[in-house]
Amino acid sequence: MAIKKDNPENEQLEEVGRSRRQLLGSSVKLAALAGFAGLTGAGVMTPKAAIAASKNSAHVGPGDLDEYYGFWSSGQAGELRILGMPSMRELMRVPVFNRCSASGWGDTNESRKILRDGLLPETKEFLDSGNRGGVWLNGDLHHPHMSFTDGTYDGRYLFMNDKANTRVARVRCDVMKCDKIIEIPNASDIHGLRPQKYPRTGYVFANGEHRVPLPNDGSILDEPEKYHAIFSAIDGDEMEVKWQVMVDGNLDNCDADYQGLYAFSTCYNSEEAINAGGMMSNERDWAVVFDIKAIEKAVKTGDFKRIKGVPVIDGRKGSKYTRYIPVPNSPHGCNTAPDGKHVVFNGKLSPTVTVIDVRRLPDLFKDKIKPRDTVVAEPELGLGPLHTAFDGKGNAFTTLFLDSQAVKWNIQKAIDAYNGKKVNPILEKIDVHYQPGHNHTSMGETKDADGKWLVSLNKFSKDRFINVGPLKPENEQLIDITGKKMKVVHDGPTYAEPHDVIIVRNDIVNPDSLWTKGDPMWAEASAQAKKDGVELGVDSKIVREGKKVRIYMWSIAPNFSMEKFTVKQGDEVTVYVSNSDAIDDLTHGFTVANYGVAMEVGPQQTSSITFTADRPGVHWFYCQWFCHALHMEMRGRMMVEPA
Ligand code: CUK
Ligand code: CUA
Repeated sequence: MAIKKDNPENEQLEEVGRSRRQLLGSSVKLAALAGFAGLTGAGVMTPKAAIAASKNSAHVGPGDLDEYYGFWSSGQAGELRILGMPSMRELMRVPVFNRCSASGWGDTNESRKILRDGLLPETKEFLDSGNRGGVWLNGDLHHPHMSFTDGTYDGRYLFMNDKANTRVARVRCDVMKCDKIIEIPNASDIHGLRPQKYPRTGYVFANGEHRVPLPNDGSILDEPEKYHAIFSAIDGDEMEVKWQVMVDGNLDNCDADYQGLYAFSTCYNSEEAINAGGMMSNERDWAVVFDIKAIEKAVKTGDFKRIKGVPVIDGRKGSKYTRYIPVPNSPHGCNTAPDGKHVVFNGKLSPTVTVIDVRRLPDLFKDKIKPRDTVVAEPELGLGPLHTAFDGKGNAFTTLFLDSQAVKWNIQKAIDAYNGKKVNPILEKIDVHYQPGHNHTSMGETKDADGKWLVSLNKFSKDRFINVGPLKPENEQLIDITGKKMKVVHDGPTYAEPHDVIIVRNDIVNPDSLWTKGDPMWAEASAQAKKDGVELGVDSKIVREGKKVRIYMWSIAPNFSMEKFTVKQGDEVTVYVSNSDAIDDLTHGFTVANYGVAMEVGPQQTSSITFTADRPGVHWFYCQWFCHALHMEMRGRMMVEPA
């Protein structure tokens, strides 16, 4: 990073920073050598301490490791992406709601089971009757968030929504693969999603954005007054919907408090209209507050209607389970501050953000105060405030979509101004390029917000990159927020269309390098192998059962354990490949030419895929991951005898 010499503060920091960065580099390497991040010798800083001490530089040299993981949404591309931060290097794509040609996600038996099992019966029926091959082909992933323990990330899971097909997915952080996807009943189009922060996740809260009839079976059509929006609490361990709340209006974004008592959602359609004009017509919409303890009690005492197996609580206006706080026109983002006290609702069509104090909520639920009495600040920040991030030092950063700016403001000053003091809460505005949606700070949605980096997720890149045609990339800009002035230090193009990101310290995330034999991901394959008398990764075997043929093989670079196998035209063939290499970074693949069959098989992993051998002839299967000097030779023949 080029340090501006005209800033004496920066100059000083740079000198200190250099030596500290070297120290960080050596501590990471030592930790890697010890094979255990916590095993650090005398005088060597833990990664957490090293990060805290290091100077902010976006330059991460070749071979150097990033200080943070960025978990990126991909919007309508449907996958989760992992970037190293602050380098902004894209490290991995994790298929979730999409299909993936590389890994076979959407085609392997293991992924199809995950994509299919959590769907509602009527959706399965729909997918089986149509031309979509039994699982959804698309998704719209907006909000990836990590599980929490005691107000900060715990490195267990990542949760994310699918707005397109009303689903919530979970990614296991030990292997960085999706292991559960559930469809949310009664709701439509899951948008806002946040995990419970305290005491732990716990619940994953999910907003059904669009109002629909309940049940949505065609008995009610063009009668919008009979539509509903549904808020869901999912058990993140079981991946089951525990309860739902029916609300007035609709549900856009949500967040949870740091006390484990309340959750919040913004509503941009208090009008319950069905077109843009109608949805904009009220001067004020609202944020709805959910009283989690009261709702849990209602579930226990039976104050609900069970719909599609889920207790649905009536949380419409007048209910004791919710409160509606009026907020200027069409609020969007919903962000709890790391101070544990303040929640910011972002005005979108209003130039303001509305700040409430969670300590006033008990009185609100006791009706001792009015909903607007929970508001402690409402600063006017600029045009199109969408989302707010925090530095953990009392400051907030809000994206201004229409102004194409990031605005830094101070929460206490905003409160003082609201109380009539003559102070300007706005500290600084900088241009971003262009039209930012979400932004996020390092650790910014946890109590450990560290105030180092801000990422602005800009919807338009226009002239920032060489032209690639009518469809342009997004532009994620990295902003250094450690100094007095914010500083854009990097432009990072991304493909359609990240909405949100979280930035997690790297000592919190500790994925494995090898799969564990017998991982639950391929439990069905393990069970079938056992029945067939096969030890996965050790035995090779062809098992025929009528028209069903099961091929078990293993791979060790540069060989598959079978050079050939023969099946009959019309057979239903399942191939199980177990990668017996136990070496870091030695992934194999299995592709059958002209059969549309391809899958990833990581070290110690078993993957399987089922297809009908309806094309007679010789079909080479090959490993598509370049794994060895003899990778090209890693192949064999599937021979299909004509019927
Ligand atoms: S939403 Cu896209 S910019 Cu789906 Cu969180 Cu605000
Ligand atoms: Cu194994 Cu290429």
